[in-house]
Amino acid sequence: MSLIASDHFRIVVGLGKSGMSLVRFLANRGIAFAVADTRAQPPELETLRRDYPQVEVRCGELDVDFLCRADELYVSPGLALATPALHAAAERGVRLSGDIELFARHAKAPIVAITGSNAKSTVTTLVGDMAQAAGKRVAVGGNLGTPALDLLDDEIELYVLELSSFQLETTDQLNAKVATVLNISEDHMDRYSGLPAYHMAKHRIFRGAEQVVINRADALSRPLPVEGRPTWSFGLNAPDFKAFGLREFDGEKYLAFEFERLLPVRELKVRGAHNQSNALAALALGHAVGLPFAPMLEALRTFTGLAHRCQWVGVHHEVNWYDDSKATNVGAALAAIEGLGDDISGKLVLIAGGDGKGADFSALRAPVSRYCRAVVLLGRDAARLADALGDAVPLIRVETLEEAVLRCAEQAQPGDAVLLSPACASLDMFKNFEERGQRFAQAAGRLA
Ligand code: UMA
Ligand code: ADP
Repeated sequence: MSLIASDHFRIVVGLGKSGMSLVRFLANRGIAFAVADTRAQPPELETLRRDYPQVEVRCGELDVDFLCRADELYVSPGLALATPALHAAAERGVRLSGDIELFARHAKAPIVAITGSNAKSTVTTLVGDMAQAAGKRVAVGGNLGTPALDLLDDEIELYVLELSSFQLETTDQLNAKVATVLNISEDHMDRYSGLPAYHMAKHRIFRGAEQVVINRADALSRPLPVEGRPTWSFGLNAPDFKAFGLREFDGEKYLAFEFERLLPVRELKVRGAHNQSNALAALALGHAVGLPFAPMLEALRTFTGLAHRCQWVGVHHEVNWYDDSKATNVGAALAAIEGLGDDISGKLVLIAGGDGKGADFSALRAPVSRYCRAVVLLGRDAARLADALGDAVPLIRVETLEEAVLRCAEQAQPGDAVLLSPACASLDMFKNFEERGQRFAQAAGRLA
């Protein structure tokens, strides 16, 4: 390959969206590299062959000797570092790194770094909207969709990044202006040995962070060991110093900072206590990087929520239908069941199931028995869910999402809501959570 302009040689492992952003980054800087992917046809192969025909690409099983030609591997977040060939290369002295580490080394503007088991995309989008409302040149991305390296631009004044535990595993030193772990509950247990390993990966976000935002309701969101850096907090109780929370005044609930009321909760367009918590987290992060309150509150007033996150998709015979397809773990489904269940006059008819990623579903039993009229189950882990839910409410097993929608329409009564909040990934039946949500909304639309 002809791009060699340094003594170092890198290999990009994984040719998806982030792999392709690495290719562009390395090629633009004249750094020598090759590409490897375990798949026969990685998603960006055609783009690579078209735009960078001189770059060597190896598809199929990873070859350790080939990997060891590099001094640094940039590994896709989709590949576990425990993959035998990667592990073997690391044992032989090759450094394992990733796109976010490289981004952090090159970003010139402050970084707001956001991780957590749930609410990452919502809070990241909110902070981006707030910065934009404040007139900042802001770039928003990471796990959210646009790979971080594609955001790099010397004109940018603030970066807002959603980061997954997978991306953080290969990030040594992020040096964020402010970092947060919004919450921790079980997820990706098919990739981690247990909650402690997952927790440790997420907490790498605090490495080198100037300031920290913690969730008062979740002890696992606090960095360990506690260091003497400025710490802001958010939570649904009344806030004290350096804290965001809810305060009641004349029978009305307000988002508040310390002892000051900021915005009546009724002015938010998104529903449920979990979304109030998300608004408070975004305020804390924005405040930490110096955004003024007025534009931040304006952004909160206009935010209608992201697609497939408890998104209202229609009403039929006085039953409202909600698409929460993005609830790919138990913690997210719990927030939706409790948030929406508390908000409606009737009961929920829940659709759940899919690829449970090794999760323990038992925490769903109590809220399901409290808020649900029935649960319609589908997908690979339907039987495991049924075992966990027991006889709390009637359980209906179906094979397709379209059938699930018909069964829900039969079960629901006026005042009820039908909620697709699967507590599972979609990949056993769908291309992604978006496709699952779209199919649900289409099937619900056909009822009318
Ligand atoms: N894969 C292989 N062999 C390889 C490389 C990948 O089989 O050599 C498979 C793995 O099953 C992997 C999948 O392909 O899970 C996707 O890997 P990729 O390298 O093609 O992924 P990208 O397109 O680069 O997307 C990644 C993130 N994907 C994952 O972490 C799995 C995207 O997050 C992210 O938006 C994108 O980089 C840009 O930063 C997606 C995601 O599902 C939304 N994230 C998980 C989540 O939110 O739960 C963590
Ligand atoms: P992530 O990017 O972390 O997956 P999203 O903002 O996309 O987060 O929301 C994912 C799911 O998490 C949604 O389906 C929503 O119901 C649920 N959720 C949103 N906010 C919270 C919260 N504060 N706590 C727990 N679950 C939440």
